[in-house]
Amino acid sequence: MIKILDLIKILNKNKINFFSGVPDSILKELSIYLNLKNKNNHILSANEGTAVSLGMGYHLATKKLACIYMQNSGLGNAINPLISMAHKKVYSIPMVLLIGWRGSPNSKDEPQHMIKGQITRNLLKLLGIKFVIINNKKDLKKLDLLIKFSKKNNQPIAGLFKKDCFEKSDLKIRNFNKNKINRRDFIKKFIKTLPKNSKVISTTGFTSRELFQIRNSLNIKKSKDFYMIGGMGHASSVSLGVSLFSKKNVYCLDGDGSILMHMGSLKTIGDYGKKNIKHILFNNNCHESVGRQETSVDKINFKMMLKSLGYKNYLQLKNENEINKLLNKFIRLKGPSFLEVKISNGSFKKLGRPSKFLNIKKNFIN
Ligand SMILES: Cc1ncc(C[n+]2csc(CCOP(=O)(O)OP(=O)(O)O)c2C)c(N)n1
Repeated sequence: MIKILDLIKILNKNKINFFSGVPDSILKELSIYLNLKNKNNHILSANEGTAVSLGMGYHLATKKLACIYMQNSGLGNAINPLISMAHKKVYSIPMVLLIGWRGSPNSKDEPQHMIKGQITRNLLKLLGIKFVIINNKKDLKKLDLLIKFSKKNNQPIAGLFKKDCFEKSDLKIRNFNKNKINRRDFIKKFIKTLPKNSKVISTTGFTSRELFQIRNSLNIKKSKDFYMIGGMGHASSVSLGVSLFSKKNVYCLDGDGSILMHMGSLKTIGDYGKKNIKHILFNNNCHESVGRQETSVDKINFKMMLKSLGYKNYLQLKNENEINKLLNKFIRLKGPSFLEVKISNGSFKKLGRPSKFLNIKKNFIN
């Protein structure tokens, strides 16, 4: 197993001390370290493409290499700047990519991760990015050599980290969240309250998993769900697409990390959304599903921002005792409407995962 300090030592030895990225469960120990020990040289990015671009800017300013970390599902977001800008045949920008390898072949993971996991090495090959697979401390030596190659040849390189390769450290991310409402309680009340024939589209991570679990345990069938088990940040655009071409009321359940990832889509909803689109944000100010890394979304004044983007209504829910009252009010509002729910951290002890995706789609479409 790898101690996070072993990795940091190799990076520092190569004069790499600036980090940016989007959190991932495999790289959780790195996030914790950066959060507590390297705060001034670390920027948590909105998405993996912006992280790569930040790293590019860092190199243009300092001639040094940035370290950009992400989950392999985020490679999709990163491909554009990697191939059209950083590639050796374009601007040839060196940087070190640390990639959490969900769904690596022969591992057990969710179907959407297994697909990305299978093609991750080929994707890197297509991108012309040399990489090493990292599973234990010995592999870090290969990363060290590759970093030297990156410096010499001005090219991005990558370390592909296997699940559970890091030793747990004693460091812990502090929980700054003082919110009282828990997402499970809200979701229970929400699906009980929803009028017949409503459609619900839920974001990546705990939100979809909780909604799936609660929907099944309560066996409520009068409204229907579509779980965004991937495509982080795109739940609101899928919701807009459904709402524009359907007469039904469409509810998007979003997360703060997710809404941040492709925030530009809020402008499209403001411009094109009709009265049947209702956007609910579960704001816990962190990427809870992958380790509680702070998003700082709490600093956003959604009321002002959404008004200028064309949303018609904004409500905020902070108090557990007001869930029913606000939900009933929100459901009656004509959209595009937004409800910000300030939620606490924490989920079910045993949390299921959506499966049988074709059935989910069929049920949603009907
Ligand atoms: C493109 C992409 N990047 C990163 C991830 C890894 N990931 C899964 S859930 C998640 C956090 C989502 O945060 P938020 O929307 O705030 O929801 P919460 O986890 O707090 O419920 C991340 C980063 C991913 N699935 N896809």
